[in-house]
Amino acid sequence: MKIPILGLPISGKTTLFRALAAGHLPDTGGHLAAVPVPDPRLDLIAAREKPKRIAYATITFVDVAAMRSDEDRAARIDKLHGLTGDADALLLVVQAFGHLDHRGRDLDPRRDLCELLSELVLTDLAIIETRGERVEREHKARRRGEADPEWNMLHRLRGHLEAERWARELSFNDEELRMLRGYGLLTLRPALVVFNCGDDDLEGGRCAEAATIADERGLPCEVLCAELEAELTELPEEDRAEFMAEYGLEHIAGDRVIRTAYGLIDAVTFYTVNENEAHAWTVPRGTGAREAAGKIHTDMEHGFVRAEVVSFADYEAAGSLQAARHANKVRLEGQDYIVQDGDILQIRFTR
Ligand SMILES: Nc1nc2c(ncn2[C@@H]2O[C@H](COP(=O)(O)OP(=O)(O)OP(=O)(O)O)[C@@H](O)[C@H]2O)c(=O)[nH]1
Ligand SMILES: [Mg+2]
Repeated sequence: MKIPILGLPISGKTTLFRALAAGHLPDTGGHLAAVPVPDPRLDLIAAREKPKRIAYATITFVDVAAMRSDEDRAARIDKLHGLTGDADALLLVVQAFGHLDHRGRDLDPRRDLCELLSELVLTDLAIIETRGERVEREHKARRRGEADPEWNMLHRLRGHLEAERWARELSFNDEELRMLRGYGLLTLRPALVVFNCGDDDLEGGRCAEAATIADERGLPCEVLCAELEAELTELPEEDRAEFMAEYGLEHIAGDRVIRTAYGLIDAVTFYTVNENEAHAWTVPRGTGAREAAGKIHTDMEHGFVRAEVVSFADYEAAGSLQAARHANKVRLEGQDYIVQDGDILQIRFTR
């Protein structure tokens, strides 16, 4: 699962990236970090079954440099496409700290949010402009009246984007969604807005107005001070409580952001557990048991026989896997069983 961090220049993207990625940054640094998603259900499973290891689902956050005004948009799009083409969701950072923005204008989170949203729409328009050239050429070569679903779709999409709306607000049929996949549109993805407030405004008074805009656009938002969060997560565990008390912080906001971002994606989490490892896996909603097994190991997919499944609620009530088995809460399911969020799966397979 991949989530790029986007925002206007100097809004605090890299600082937020550091806060989210603390402890999980590759030694070489870099702008990618695979961060475990806190998961109380997996914690409970591990506490009961006592495996040697625990493997959380991860989100790969990408720290994307802001677009500079002197940058060529076409080159920028190529670069962005490489970083975000396969993103599952976006994390949008808006400056709400300090008094001036990167151009020396008065701080205005509302204006910055609108600018950022427009910039994403413009990027998508530019993407369909360049990538749509082929479709346009082929359309011209067609006979009049001949069906051209891709051209029709792009036409509809362009009108929508030109009205400053996000692609995800349009509905597309399966064929259109397939065609769209290669475009890597930004506004087709769910997004979370993070207002990066100052340590003198932890309640986010300066971004309250901007938050209503996010709300109107159906974008969830979080308010946090990225600088404090980065410092906090970089502190040794034993010093954190004191630091948090000093600033009146109740929770590590980074954890909340990670969980909210994970929740944006229309996915289900299922679990496997044995004496070695308790593991959380993420699959798209609607994934069948055989395909889910393939996520764990291709051998399991190819040699799939059946899945033994216990729902998380039944597991929680039973107290352990063994107790769930005794209580007949472990079901046998075939390859087409649609995996449900929280399921604990044991895959039976032949090699
Ligand atoms: N006061 C305050 N300063 C912050 C906060 N977050 C970031 N900054 C400062 O803002 C400056 C830019 O932060 P970065 O995280 O590098 O911003 P960025 O969005 O990655 O910047 P570019 O990648 O250059 O676009 C740095 O000097 C940070 O120390 C914050 O929460 N409070
Ligand atoms: Mg940066």
